[in-house]
Amino acid sequence: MDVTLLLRQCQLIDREPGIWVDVAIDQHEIVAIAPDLAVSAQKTLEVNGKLVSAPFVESHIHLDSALTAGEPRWNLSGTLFEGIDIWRDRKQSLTVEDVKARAIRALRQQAEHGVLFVRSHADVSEANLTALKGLLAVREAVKDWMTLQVVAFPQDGLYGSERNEALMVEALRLGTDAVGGIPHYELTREDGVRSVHRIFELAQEYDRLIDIHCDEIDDPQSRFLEVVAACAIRSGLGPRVTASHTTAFGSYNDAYALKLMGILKRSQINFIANPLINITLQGRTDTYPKRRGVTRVKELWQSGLNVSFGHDCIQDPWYSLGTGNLLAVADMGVHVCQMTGRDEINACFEMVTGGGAKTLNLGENYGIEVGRPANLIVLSAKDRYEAILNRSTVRYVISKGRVLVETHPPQTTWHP
Ligand code: 17E
Ligand code: FE2
Repeated sequence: MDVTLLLRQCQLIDREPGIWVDVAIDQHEIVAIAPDLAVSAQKTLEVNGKLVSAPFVESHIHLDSALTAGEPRWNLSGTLFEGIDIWRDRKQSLTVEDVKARAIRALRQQAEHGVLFVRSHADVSEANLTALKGLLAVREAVKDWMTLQVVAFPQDGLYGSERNEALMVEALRLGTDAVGGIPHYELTREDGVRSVHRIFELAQEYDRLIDIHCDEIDDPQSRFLEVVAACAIRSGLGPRVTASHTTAFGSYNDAYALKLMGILKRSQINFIANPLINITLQGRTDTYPKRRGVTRVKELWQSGLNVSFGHDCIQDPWYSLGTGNLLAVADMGVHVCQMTGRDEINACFEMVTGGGAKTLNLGENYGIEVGRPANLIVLSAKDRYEAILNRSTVRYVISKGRVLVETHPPQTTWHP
């Protein structure tokens, strides 16, 4: 057999430790996985037992605002609300070129860290839909090496101003992958509930996925998650629906949380926690004790629900740091969610790989199996635990069958 690319001696992530296999890729596809394949390849990579995984999946990021930290000013309170105000000022001067240039810079940074699937929100509460048009153009521009999903996200509320609902509909016509929302930011609780119902209607009318910023607040009275779950149960859309952030779930009383968990299990929706961002945004109105303000990741995971971790921000009005490295996100998730058991650490790795793929509904477009697209990464680690421990370098990023990025780990030399 003749193939275009061969990876020798791979420690596949789901295989027993120490059992190494070769992975043969022809053009865009994985064509064989077995020990010591007898094939000739145009290019061969000696993997030598390093960890080979399906790529990282960035399930939640705002690429329209990425790389704008400090423009036009820094977020001094550190709150979500000041971030939204700063972004409202910054977005008045958006151009499609500005959005495209920053988003592509951010996507390149992400790809360097082994991310090949990204779901980005695009603010559609700006009068000209510039953020959205920019990100739709980016989706097209990067499609040969990066899969980008775009969510129509009404940052200022679906009913925050009279024109926003029409802008959302226009955004769907322009071709977003998902419908978004922000019920906890609507003017009233009733508006929030109404917005969730409208999002489900639109998703069904336009046949789109749903990803709602839901209860991103420390207020234990913010209970839109139950509305999302109820709509998912009644519409049967379950796995096509995602509740992002849900930080108020960290503040609900345990009696209500118990009831809610039963409803969530029936709904089979996906959850995204953004530990890097919500550990800094939430708890800002507390003195001490100060809440962590992250959703109940461990309990959701223990209930068998799908949870992924997102980065949320790269240097924007909400968070001035961030490099796009999902191992940093997984590491923060381990700490903030107290996922410190060995299985729990492994689960945090899943939350930035397979869990994210499930959230994005990638299906058979994701995973290291014969017949699937040849997207995979080689990590300078032997297992998930070591990858998180060392935030290991992604040695090779293979996108659609070609080596897209190659990085050498830093080398340390002692001079005693
Ligand atoms: N917008 C929002 O509503 N929440 C966030 N965490 C970010 C933007 C980053
Ligand atoms: Fe977000």
